[in-house]
Amino acid sequence: MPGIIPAPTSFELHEGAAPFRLDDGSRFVVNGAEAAAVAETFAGRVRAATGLELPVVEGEAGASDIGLVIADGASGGSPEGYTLESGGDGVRIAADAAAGLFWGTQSLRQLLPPEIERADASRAPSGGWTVPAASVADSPRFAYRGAMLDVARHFFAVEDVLDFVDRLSLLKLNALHLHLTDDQGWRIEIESWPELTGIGASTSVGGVGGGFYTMDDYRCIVEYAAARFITIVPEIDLPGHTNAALSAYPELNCDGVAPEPYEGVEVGFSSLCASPERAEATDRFLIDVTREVAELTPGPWLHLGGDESLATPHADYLDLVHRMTRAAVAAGKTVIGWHELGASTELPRGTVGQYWSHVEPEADAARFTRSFVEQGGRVILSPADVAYLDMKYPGDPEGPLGGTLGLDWAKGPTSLEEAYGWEPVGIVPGIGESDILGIEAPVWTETIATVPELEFMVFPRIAAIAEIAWSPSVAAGGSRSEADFAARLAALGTHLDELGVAYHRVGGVPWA
Ligand code: TNX
Repeated sequence: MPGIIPAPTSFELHEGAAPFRLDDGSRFVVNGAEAAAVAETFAGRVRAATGLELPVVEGEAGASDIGLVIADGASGGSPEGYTLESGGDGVRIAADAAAGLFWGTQSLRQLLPPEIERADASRAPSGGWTVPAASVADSPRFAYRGAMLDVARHFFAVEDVLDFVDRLSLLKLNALHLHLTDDQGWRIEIESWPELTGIGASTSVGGVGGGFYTMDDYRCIVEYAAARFITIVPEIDLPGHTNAALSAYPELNCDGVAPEPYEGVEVGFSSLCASPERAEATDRFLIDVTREVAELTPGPWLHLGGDESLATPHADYLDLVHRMTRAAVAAGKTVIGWHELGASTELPRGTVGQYWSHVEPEADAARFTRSFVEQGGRVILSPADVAYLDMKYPGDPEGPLGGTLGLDWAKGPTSLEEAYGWEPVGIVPGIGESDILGIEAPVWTETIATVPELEFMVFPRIAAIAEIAWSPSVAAGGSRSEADFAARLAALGTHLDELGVAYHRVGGVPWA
């Protein structure tokens, strides 16, 4: 059964009508350089899988061609929207802007046989490279649709991040938040503070080795993501979660003594120092780090953490938040912070808050989150009991490499149904649709050390989060049917199989 995740605004299958067939005469027919760039990115995959030449050309598209057109009004003015028509007369994707055109190609990717995911043209599908006759009109609900990867607790190599980016693009997620620093590791090269990685990247949880991204590695990730319309959101977690930085530079510590590198999984024990004696070093650190990371990052955002600073006295916390957010703004970025940052009433205007309490808000979380909106910003929702991909699955299944994976502090294990069955509006009282910039699914890696383990925890629950972030709300006429989602998920599973993704075959899904 053909289907698309996230569910498009409208999807009509023309049963009985002739399908589209890709053959050795097929071409990508585009209008202009932007459409050509989108075509080349998608053509890379299709050529590798099919062995077909598939030139990208300008002109009139024919019955065996895929037409990719950018035109004003083609997707109703939505820059990420698109329309797609497929059938015996060809495939035509049209959009107002390049981003929408690209998301159209990712819908086409899901409508093609799963062998389209293969990197070598070793096996053509038995029925040929066909696409069912269909009409799609689509645009996203939320502008920010993200995943977060914690590369600090365990490090993931550049190639693994690129693969992750590709899987995100299949689901039309458009932001990858990289949690680059924490107590256990500093994972991004900072030229002016070389020991941040020299010492600060030397280990990880459990002491299984360290690692970091050189400036060129990071540029490579940014560029690969940009070609897939995914914005990299770097996080430098401050002022807590900083043991790795503190271990590298004694002058950042109030007592002037660098702590040992940390390989455990506790939180809330480290902090930058707010004391005037350390002001010179601390401000130089904040200014240099935010400047260098900002220079490497074309996207608008710099995430400054702000969570769980339990070792920072409250007045010091507010002081440090003031100093670090000013440094980020001076570096030209819009700040994102975990909801605790909303304790400050002096945030730079437009600062974005990331909510990580539960579907039922706990303690001060709702008040802190509203504080961002009161200060001219918007909100990213990551309710931990439904959107945290490091929460255990029910039944605590054995991971792909043996042993069990995940944490359970967020109200216990999280099923696929729970990841799918929540509505963003109404979680935080007073936060409505237009206050919500978007949705993000974080994966923290205290218990996750390898790619198969990462994939097992992330898939399939991330598909549920992607649908919540993209597809129309029930209030806006969308439908949320678990059975329909499960059927489309089974189809997506055939693509994940070809990609070699070690997803968890949860019950209740008719996996092939
Ligand atoms: C809380 S969520 C954290 C992280 C942990 C995570 C584990 C948040 C802002 N902070 O430091 O890794 O729980 O699930």
